[in-house]
Amino acid sequence: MNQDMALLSILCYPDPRLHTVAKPVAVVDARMQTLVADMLETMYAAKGIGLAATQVDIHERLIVIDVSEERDQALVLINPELVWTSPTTHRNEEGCLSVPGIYDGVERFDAVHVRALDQHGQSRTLQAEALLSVCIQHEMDHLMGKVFVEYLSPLKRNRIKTKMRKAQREDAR
Ligand code: K1U
Ligand code: ZN
Repeated sequence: MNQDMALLSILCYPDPRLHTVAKPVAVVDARMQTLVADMLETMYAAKGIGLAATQVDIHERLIVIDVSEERDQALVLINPELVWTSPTTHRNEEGCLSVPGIYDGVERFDAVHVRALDQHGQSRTLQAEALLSVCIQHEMDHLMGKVFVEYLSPLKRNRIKTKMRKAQREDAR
């Protein structure tokens, strides 16, 4: 691994910065490539299958994903847009690196087609189903300032907020 890469710190719910709407990436330049490398390193170190720039307090439309068992199939999606969503949906168990220890069911499209730039600035369309489809929808929500717990009932969400605040207070001690 490249020694210049850096681990980024991940914002934790209910940090209000997680609700920032990301802006499109203007140019895929060297700065963007460094950010991609740092986000991949951060995602792998945290044992996640995805990470949105929003979660590392960078409010630009960039996500990294790797749903492979071997952790060697990195996907970089810059300025992602859903160009097709399946007519059917499914409830899936989700987790989030910004809401550690919380897992719950969220209804998502079964399959999506997403158009995005890759790390070289090339436009591609990806056809995704199963876990990859779920992960893309979860990460694209982050770019819109939405965290998966916002799909849960207000009661559950408030319990999660209280639990997270308590954990953060204990971590700060
Ligand atoms: O966005 C994130 O915080 C990453 C998140 C992605 C994700 C996981 C599961 C469903 C949708 C999106 C995670 O990587 S959470 C940790 C994880 O590896 C995981 C959790 C539940 C199921 C499968 C994987
Ligand atoms: Zn998440």
